[in-house]
Amino acid sequence: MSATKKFRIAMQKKGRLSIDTTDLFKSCGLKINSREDRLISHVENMDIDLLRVRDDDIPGLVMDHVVDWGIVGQDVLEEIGMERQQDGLPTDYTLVRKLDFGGCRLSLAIPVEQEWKGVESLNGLKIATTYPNLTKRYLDSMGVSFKVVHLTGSVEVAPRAGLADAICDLVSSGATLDANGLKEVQVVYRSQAVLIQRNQELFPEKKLIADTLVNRIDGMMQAHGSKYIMLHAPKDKVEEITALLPGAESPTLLTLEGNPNHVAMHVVSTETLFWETMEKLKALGASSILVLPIEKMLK
Ligand code: PRT
Ligand code: ZN
Repeated sequence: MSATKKFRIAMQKKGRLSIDTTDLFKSCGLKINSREDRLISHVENMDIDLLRVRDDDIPGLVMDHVVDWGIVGQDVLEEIGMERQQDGLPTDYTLVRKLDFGGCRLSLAIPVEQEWKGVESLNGLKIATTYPNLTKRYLDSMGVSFKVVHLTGSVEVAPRAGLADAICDLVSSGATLDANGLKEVQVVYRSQAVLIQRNQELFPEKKLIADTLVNRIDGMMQAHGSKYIMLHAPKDKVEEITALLPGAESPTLLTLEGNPNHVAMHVVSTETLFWETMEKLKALGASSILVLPIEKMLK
């Protein structure tokens, strides 16, 4: 098969999304022949190449149809999309799945000692950011005009260095803002990692790979929130117990040797089980309650 027939996925080479992305691929069964310094890693057991690049390059690689899939933060996807639109470049793509990692928010922050008087108070001020387009889109919508100080890093030191009055930067724990004497005053955009596909019909071989991977990703994500629950229940309480288990499909019932009034119940629940529910189960006569994590699921 020629190199162009290989399914190509762009992922972040080094940064906050690279470990989670690699873990996702591994849990989907991909055997990655990885030398992290390489631009391209081959997948040994499927016709897939992984392109390791800077996250800022991923939206363009998908929108220019250089790769079939990309995994990137929504923040970068939208920011680069707006930039490309201004440059008259293609901006289309298909969102395949939102992934459950890389969560953060793009927020406005000001020095802690300053009183916050609402977004209007930023009118005419200088705001340092790596996301000028997302910042402008939000502030335009609020009728606020500002001067953008476009930095590609160390945004959080800009106010102290006298480069800007406020910043608009990504926040997850808030520790970076704290350490730099800043306080978060307004969320502008919420982001998480997403899987995107180039907006063009895939070759049948590639479509097969895409469908297989999407099924596996769905299985992973579904399993993530689900639990396998085992318990012993009085026979006449099985219905009431099933009703307490969130999203449980028809339970498996097994007889218990030497205990004709009880059964063992095995149930897959779509949510985790809180202590309160476990206590209610116990009150109904359930015992030996075990809650186990599920690694993979295929329905
Ligand atoms: O080299 P390359 O260009 O690929 O990487 P990068 O440095 O541009 O990106 P990287 O690895 O920092 O972030 C990649 C993506 O991770 C972002 O586009 C977001 O979608 C997501 N993400 C999630 C974050 C954060 N959380 C995050 N906290 N990206 C950056 N941060 C930074 C933030 O900029 C600030 O400096 O972490 C600091 C704040 O963190 P807290 O926990 O102190 O609040
Ligand atoms: Zn980047």
